[in-house]
Amino acid sequence: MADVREEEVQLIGLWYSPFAMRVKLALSLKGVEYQNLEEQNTWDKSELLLKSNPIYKKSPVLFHRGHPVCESMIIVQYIDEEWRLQGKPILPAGHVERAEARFWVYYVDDKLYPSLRNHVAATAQEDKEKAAAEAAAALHPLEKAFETASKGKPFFGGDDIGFIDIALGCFLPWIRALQKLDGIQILSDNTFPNLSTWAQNFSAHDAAKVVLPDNDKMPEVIRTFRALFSAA
Ligand SMILES: N[C@@H](CCC(=O)N[C@@H](CS)C(=O)NCC(=O)O)C(=O)O
Repeated sequence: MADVREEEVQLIGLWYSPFAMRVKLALSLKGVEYQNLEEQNTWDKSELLLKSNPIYKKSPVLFHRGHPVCESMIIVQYIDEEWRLQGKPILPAGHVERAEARFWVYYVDDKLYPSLRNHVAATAQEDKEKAAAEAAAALHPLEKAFETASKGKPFFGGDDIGFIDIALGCFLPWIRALQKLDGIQILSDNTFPNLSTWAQNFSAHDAAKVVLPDNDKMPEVIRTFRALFSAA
C-alpha cells in the first residue's frame, strides 16, 4: 500500500479520469506540487483508495497533511481555500456569483456527465446517437450561462479558468474522443459558438495543457471501456 505522508500533498487518481483532471488542474493553477498515486484502473481499487474513501470508493482522493479529501469539486474548493494566497481565486469573490458557479457545476455533474457515461457505455449506433443528443441538450443551457458568467471574457471565470471551467473543461477530452470514435458531433461550432471558442481557450491555457491527456490516447480508453461493458 502506498504511504500517506503527513508533510506532502498526494493524489489518488487515474490519468484518464475527468474527475482527477479537475484536481490536477486546480493544483496546477495554484502552483502546488503533489505526488501522484496512480490507480491501476477504474475497477481494481487500491487498498489505500478503499480505506480513504470508504463511502463511495471512488477516486480522486487528495491527501493533505495525511488527511483525505474526497469528491473532485469539493477537493477543488478545498484547494482554493487552503492555497488562497497562491495563484488566482478559483471561486468568484461575490457570494451570489459563487452560488451561481456552484449551481452550474452541480448541473454539469447531474445532467451532462450521465449522458456522456451512457455514450461511453453505448455499443449500438442508436444508443450512441441518443446519448450524444442528450449530451448536446445538456450543453444548451451552458451555452447561455457562459454569456452571463464570462461577461465577454474568455472563460466562465472571466480572465482566467475558474470553478465552472474546471468542472466542464475536464470533460472535453472525453467529448472529443467520443466525437472522433463515433463521428457524432456533440459540441459543434454552429450550435455552440460560445462553448466552441471557450473550449479552444480552455485547451490552450498553460495549466490545462499540462493536465489534459493527449487527445490521441483517449479513444483507446473508450474502446477498452466498451469492450469490458459488452463482455459483462
Ligand atoms: N462524483 C465523483 C465521481 C468520481 C468517479 O466517478 N470516479 C471514478 C473514476 S473516473 C471511479 O472511481 N469509479 C469507480 C466506481 O465507480 O466504482 C467525483 O466528482 O469525484
